[in-house]
Amino acid sequence: MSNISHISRRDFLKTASIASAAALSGVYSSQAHAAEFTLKYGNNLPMTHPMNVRAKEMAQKIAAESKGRVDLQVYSNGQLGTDTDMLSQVRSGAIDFFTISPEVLGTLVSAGQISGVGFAFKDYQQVWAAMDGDLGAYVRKEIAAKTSLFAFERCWDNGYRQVTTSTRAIARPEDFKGMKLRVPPSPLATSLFRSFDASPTSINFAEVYSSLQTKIVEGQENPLAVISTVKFYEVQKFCSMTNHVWSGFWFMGNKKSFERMPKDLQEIVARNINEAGVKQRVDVKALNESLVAEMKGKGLQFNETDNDAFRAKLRSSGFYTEWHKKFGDEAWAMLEKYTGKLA
Ligand code: X2X
Repeated sequence: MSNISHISRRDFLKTASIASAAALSGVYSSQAHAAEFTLKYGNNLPMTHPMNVRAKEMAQKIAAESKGRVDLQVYSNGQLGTDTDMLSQVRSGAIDFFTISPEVLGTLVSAGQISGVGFAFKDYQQVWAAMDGDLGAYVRKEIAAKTSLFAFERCWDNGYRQVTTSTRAIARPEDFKGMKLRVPPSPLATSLFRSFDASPTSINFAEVYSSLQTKIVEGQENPLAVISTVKFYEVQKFCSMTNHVWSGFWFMGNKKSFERMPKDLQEIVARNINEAGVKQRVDVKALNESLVAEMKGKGLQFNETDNDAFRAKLRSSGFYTEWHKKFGDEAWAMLEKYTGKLA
């Protein structure tokens, strides 16, 4: 399946110019010659992040196993646009794959953000039991029912989110009062920080570094692997280990485009994407656990936080009750099957 055969001349020239520009700026393609099926995968993380390290390896395996028939091109670092842009591109079929966090997926499929509920998963055992179990299956079913997309079985990892700021450390919920905090474009993330009386601002990931640098916002929240690979430590002073949300990346595909490939190639692509996702989980967890010392060396001041106080605030503010209502009893019961009672 060549995307080129299904787009107009204008789009072809645009695609060609993106491809040539991306080739200069680091797109990864596993082969020089034109394959029978060219698949475009976009994401918002730097080439150095484990997501792209494993994606490049996955593209090589797919090329080898398909005997050159499939060329999966990796467009990292938001080369194809913002999350919002890439979400519309994968929905239209302009690109074939996009990795989207559950928080941002919530703008398209509300149930998709359920794994991003604040302080839900106590550890990775709970995370993967849920995401590889009934909760992940439920989200994937909702995606397939409500969009032109599908999500591969094995969710990729982003990690537990921590708060960085340029103004003050966060130890207890009241420390958030009035804080101008960047959050991903996500109804759930906005609601979470409003519950702490912060002033959350939705900003696409590509604009976060400059928004911190120009003080449009005081802080942001992301796992350490993102903070490190995007170098947020250059424009932030404090890192508070809130572990407030586990965040992942659903590897999303455009169903119509994917099904243009014969079944044998679909199997090769799907199996390698899922295998790469499981390897990426190991990399991200190890990286997130290794970075505190390195980030301290870059000048970030770390502090632990009182998680029970944060959970208590989410209960008293009605956050859990509100999202239980929004997701519905069945979905909420599925979440609590893995997390234990939240409200
Ligand atoms: O936008 C973010 O903060 C990021 C990179 O974590 C997501 O993609 C949700």
